[in-house]
Amino acid sequence: MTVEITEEPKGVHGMGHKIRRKEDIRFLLGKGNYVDDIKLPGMVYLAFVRSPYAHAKIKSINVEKAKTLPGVIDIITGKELEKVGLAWIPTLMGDKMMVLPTDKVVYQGQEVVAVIAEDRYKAYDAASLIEVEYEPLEPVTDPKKALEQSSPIVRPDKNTNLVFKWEAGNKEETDKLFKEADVVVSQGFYYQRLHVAYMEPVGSIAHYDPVSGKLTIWMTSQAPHVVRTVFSLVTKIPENKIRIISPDIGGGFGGKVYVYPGYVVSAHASIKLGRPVKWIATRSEDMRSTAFARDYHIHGEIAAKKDGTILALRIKVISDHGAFFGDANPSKFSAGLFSICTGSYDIKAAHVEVVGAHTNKPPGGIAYRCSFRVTEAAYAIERLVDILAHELGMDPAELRLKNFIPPEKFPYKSALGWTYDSGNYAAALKKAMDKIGYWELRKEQEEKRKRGELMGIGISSFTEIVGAGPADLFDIVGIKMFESAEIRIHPTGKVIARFGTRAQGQGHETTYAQIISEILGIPVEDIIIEEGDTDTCPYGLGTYASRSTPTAGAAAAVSAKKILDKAKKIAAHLLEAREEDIVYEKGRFYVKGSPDKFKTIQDVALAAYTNPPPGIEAGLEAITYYNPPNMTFPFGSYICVVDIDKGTGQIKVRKFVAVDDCGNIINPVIVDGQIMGALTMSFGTAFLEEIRYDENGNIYGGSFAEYMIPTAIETPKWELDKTITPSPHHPLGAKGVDESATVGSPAAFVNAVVDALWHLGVRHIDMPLWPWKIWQILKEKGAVSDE
Ligand code: MCN
Ligand code: CUM
Repeated sequence: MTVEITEEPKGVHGMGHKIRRKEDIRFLLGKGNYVDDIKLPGMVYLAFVRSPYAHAKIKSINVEKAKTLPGVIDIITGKELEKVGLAWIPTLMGDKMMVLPTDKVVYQGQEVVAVIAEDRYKAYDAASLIEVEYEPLEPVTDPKKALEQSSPIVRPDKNTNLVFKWEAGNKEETDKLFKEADVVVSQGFYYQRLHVAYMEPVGSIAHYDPVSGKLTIWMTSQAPHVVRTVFSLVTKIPENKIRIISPDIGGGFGGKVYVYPGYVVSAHASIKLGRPVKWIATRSEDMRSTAFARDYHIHGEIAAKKDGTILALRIKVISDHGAFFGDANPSKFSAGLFSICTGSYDIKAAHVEVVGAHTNKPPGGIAYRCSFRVTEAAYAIERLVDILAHELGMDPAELRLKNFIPPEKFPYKSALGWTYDSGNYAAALKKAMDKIGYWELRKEQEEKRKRGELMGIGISSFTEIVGAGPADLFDIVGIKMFESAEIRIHPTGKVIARFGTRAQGQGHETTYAQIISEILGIPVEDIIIEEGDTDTCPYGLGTYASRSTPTAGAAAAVSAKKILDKAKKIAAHLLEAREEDIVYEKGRFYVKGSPDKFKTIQDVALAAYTNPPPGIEAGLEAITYYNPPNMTFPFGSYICVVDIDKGTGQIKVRKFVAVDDCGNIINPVIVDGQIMGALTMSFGTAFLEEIRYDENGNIYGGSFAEYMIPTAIETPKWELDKTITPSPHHPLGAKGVDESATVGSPAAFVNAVVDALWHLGVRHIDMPLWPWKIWQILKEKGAVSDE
């Protein structure tokens, strides 16, 4: 697909305009400002000694040799952090985690000792001279084994590996419907462990000013304000003396929501040494120790009538959280938003149960575009529905059309408790079917099968849940979530708007400006968007869960409308008319009937500061903390066509059509870019990527040499289209979109491959669908060709 950009980022550009991304100029010129680009006077560097064992007692740490190396400034151990109460810190997910261990290590690659030196190389050299004596302990890497009585216990602070047990839905009703059903289909799925693999590894620079007592930390964070609060709570430094700055971020994709040990140790070291301390993870350090995602062992069952009517859904999950990042609160967030697993279907009853386990693996199990368990949920239901169709001998498209929640049922209350805002699932699927020529492809498949060729068609009609979130989510996340937007119009009509979110590549500088331009009629080049600095931006909860459009986008619209209300009063004063007689049209105010005699928003801005009407405060600005009334529920239908080579097991994705619906669109080019990026990521999930460990907890790989991420060369041409079903509760009718394709597409790829092999007796293959796996299956089924 070629992206056509029709408009320069100049002039008034509102909703739906395909303008170029304002931020791209600095990125294309290599002038972005990432954490590692920042150099402060007197700055020193931090490196970690990391554990070679997945589970071992620390018997002794000898730093003598390292200390004598020229350029070494300090060496910090867990014992030192313990004295200042920083050996353990709370995670943002309710659990706590080790910053540096005092007694034992719990995964391979864990930070053990920190070295501070004059430069990065000396720091790593010194780290290699530190002698840590370990006594290996028996590790556990299989979450099922971890939950057995006899298992070694991972955490020194717990006496069980059980992180939580969570369930939702009506078990009785579900079980009853399963008994009444004509068909029950059940299948196990393993959604493999993945790494986010953003371009920029995580890092921080902490700078403590001993005179003012202010701690400034530049870090790769998707949620700087939340990190500031956590830092204040753990360090006891007042929150107004901590400033977190997230400069440009080279991708986050969920992996930069957390607080990592490096952030904390660099802050501690800077306070101790009175010098700025930089820590930047290397690629392989990052790939071995930062937050991993998925690692979900799913067992799903679906009950239906002979005619294909789905009755009920039953799912049991064991989720592997590694050593940390589980949820100590045994209730809700641990299972995240997995309860969206009834998907796009009108299912009477459902019951899900998720059990979390600790293993001797790096912390894992939460976000990666988006795994607040939405990806796993969509994968499970879309695979199950496909298997059901095949079992019943029905066409998978027809089975879906039969069971979709019909448009007239929205707002729709799902069996697991969500109220879907809006949807028209059949429209999206039909559009995708038309675009790809579905029925012709089915004919082609039939003919090819007669000739012994392997071709498959896979559909996924997913429903996403984004925009964390409304107050009634309190039960799930433990806080009432909001988001902020502050807009200031200067006397000359130029704008600075600041947000609590933090983009990592999503184009907020452009799309937030478009929202303001839409409502206030100010040219986008006159609007500067700022995010990521806790000293200047209003408090916000950050960018993840595709929440920026649903929450901050809404806050921007509300702030702009507040400004417009005031601007109207000022315009009335300038035009010597009554406010009721003022007409507003894209940046211009005039008295009803005389459009030629107008005042611009810029005239109004100047008057707001120089000549405000009597009784009206000077200035033209507004701030909004927006409490979303509900989540938004974007959706879509994806269709994938594959051909499989019978000699090698190689899969070729011949065609892929993605029809997305994210309600009203702010910038179609950005939205398409997001979808293509996410499809490419999921191509990696389906065909290439997996983080694996042996039974001793040794990671296989842990660098880009072994962890294959796709490029434009491996991936097919993505063909995109849209339907538009606005969100009824969002001020602009928009829903989030960024994670739709990672949520929706893995099932489409796998469904296509299984569809190609079903007649050979293949029901399921776990991702990644490596050619050798397929070849082995073909061999087992006697279908390998020697040609
Ligand atoms: N947009 C739009 N119209 C809509 C919806 C969205 O024009 N109806 C635009 C938005 O204005 C914004 C972009 O699309 O510029 C994404 O908006 P949204 O869906 O609200 O998602 P967020 O901005 O909150 O981004 C978060 C999301 C997440 S959670 C992950 S994970 C992910 C993703 O963004 N990480 C990314 N996309 C990424 N893209 C890049 N380049 N880098 C990452 O780290
Ligand atoms: Cu769910 S990964 Mo994103 O939410 O940052």
